[in-house]
Amino acid sequence: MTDSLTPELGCLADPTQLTEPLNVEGCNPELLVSQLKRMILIRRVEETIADMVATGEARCPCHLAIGQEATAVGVAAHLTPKDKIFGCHRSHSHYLALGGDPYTLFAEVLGRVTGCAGGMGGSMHLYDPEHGLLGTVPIVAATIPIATGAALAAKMDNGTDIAVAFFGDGATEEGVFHESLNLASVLGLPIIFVCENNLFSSHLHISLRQPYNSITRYAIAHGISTQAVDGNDVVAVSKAMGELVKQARESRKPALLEAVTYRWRGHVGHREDMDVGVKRSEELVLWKQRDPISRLAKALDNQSFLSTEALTTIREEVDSLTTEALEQARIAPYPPDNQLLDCVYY
Ligand SMILES: Cc1ncc(C[n+]2csc(CCOP(=O)(O)OP(=O)(O)O)c2C)c(N)n1
Ligand SMILES: [Mg+2]
Repeated sequence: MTDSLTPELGCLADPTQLTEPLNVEGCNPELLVSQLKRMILIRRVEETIADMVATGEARCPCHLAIGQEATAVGVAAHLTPKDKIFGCHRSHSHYLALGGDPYTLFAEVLGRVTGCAGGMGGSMHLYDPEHGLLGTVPIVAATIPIATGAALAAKMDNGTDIAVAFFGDGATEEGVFHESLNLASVLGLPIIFVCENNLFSSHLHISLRQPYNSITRYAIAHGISTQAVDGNDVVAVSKAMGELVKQARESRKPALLEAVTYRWRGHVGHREDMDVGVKRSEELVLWKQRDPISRLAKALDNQSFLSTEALTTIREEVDSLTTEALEQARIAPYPPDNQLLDCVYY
């Protein structure tokens, strides 16, 4: 973990750095194994969705978070179903990290009535209140003010619940992000703004869009606690999130967590080589060496917390769970035609 409070991210954004196995000293081995399993599940489910996009089976736009699994899992480790959590267009990982069911995710992506949003939303409109996920929305930055309002409600309830908004670096270029940070700071709202800085908004690198590449600078400007971490290190993400959440629950104060990461697939769809029709850089090869899953698996192996055989068993279990969930989703019915407009606001 790096407390990067400078405008530049330095080694956090350099894919040749931080490629070694994670430092898991002092961590609970069982918790780490369960986090590894969740990350493997997220990747497997998203690889399956990628295949479904490639074959034309999934017909809604799908934005995959393959490569970013550690952020979702590290953040989710500190949340409860009573918290008010909001996602964005790239939220399969958030949905699954919070405990969402792969079956209801597949069914939603396939537009089936048993999907988490009744088959009416697709990949970008996920909803799972049982696990605290109150909605994901494709309009960039749209859930940031909604989460801020939910934090105000949580504060007025006088409890310890908090709100969380997941968003990307591109969302920090929307005015409403800055308005929300200001309001949360002035009113002292219990909210964690979680920015997954994958350095890109669609095909545009952050260096072409902003004078500096660090998002923590916006929190500093608004007097909000902040930490920047390697978003591909579940231990670092979890440690930082734990500290910020503790403060939000106890002191009812906002915080911003910046998790620096990288997506392996293009902005939307299954391809690795293209971002919305624009060829991607060679950088992906380097970022794959900072793979959040293999770095954790290697650390667990080095510490004798998880053998190669046990890892294979986890992968097999995840594979069969994923296959079974997809098979079930495929045979689920579509919503009836006469309900098509039920969820449309006009
Ligand atoms: C208000 C708005 N502007 C533009 C878009 C088109 N759009 C969808 S996702 C995206 C990129 C967002 O980048 P970022 O917030 O960094 O998230 P990432 O895709 O990197 O996860 C854009 C420009 C949109 N959906 N909403
Ligand atoms: Mg981004």
